[in-house]
Amino acid sequence: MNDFTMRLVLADNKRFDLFGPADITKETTDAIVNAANSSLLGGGGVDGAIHRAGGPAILEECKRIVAEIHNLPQGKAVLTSGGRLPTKYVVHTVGPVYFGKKSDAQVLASCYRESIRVADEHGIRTIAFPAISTGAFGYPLKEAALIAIPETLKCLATTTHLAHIRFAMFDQHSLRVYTNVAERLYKSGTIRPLQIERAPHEKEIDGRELEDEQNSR
Ligand code: AR6
Repeated sequence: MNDFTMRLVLADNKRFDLFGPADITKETTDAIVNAANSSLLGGGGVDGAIHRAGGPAILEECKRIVAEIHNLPQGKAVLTSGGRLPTKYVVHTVGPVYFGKKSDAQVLASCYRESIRVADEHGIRTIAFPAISTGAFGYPLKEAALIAIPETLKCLATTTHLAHIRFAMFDQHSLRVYTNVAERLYKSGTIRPLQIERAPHEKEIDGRELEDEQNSR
C-alpha cells in the first residue's frame, strides 16, 4: 500500500497516490471503489473482477440494496462489505456513459465526491479507486483525469477520517496519462498539494514519454 508512481502530499499528512499497473481487487486499503452500473448486479471490467474475486456475498448485499432503492443513479455511491477480498468494504458508484456533454464531467466528479463522502461517513481511512468510466463507458482517459484528480484532492482536503486515496491504474498507458495530467495540473497551479513526489525509476520513463508525446504533436 506504500508503493506509488506519483504521490501528492496534502496538509494533515493526507496523501493521494497514483500507481500501477495494478489490479484493484488485490488492494489492501480499507475500501476499494467499484465502477458499477445502475443495476448493481455486476458486469464486465473492474465490476466483473471485483464480484469474481469477492464472491457471492457482495452480490447478495447489492441485491438487498436494489430491493430498497430500485437502482443506483449515476454519480451516487453505496457501500457493501468486501466479501472475500483483502479490502473490508466496496463502495459501488456508477459513472457516466461518455457522450462529450458537460453533464458527463459533472456526473464523473459526483462519483468521486459521493464515494469519498460515503467512505468518510463509515470511518474509512484508506481507499483505492479505479479510473471510473474510462473502460466500457468510453470516457477518454485524459478528460477523465482532468476531472477525477482535482475533484478527489478537493474532497480529500475536507475529510475527517479518510487520509489516503490511491488511484489503481490498470495499465501502463492509463497510469502515464493520469500522472502526466497530475503533473500539468500541478505546474499550472490548478492543484496545490504541499509536495509532489515521483518514484525514482518512473522519472526517466515518463520524462521520455512526455517528450515523445510533445514531439509527435
Ligand atoms: N483493477 C483496476 N482497474 C481495472 C480493472 C482492475 N481489475 N479492470 C479494469 N480496470 P470499466 P466503466 C480499468 O469498463 O468504464 C462494467 O460492465 C479499465 O482499464 O471497468 O466505468 C460495469 O458493470 C478502465 O480504465 O468501467 C458497467 O456496466 C477502468 O477500470 C460498466 O462496465 C474502468 O473500466 C462501467 O464502465
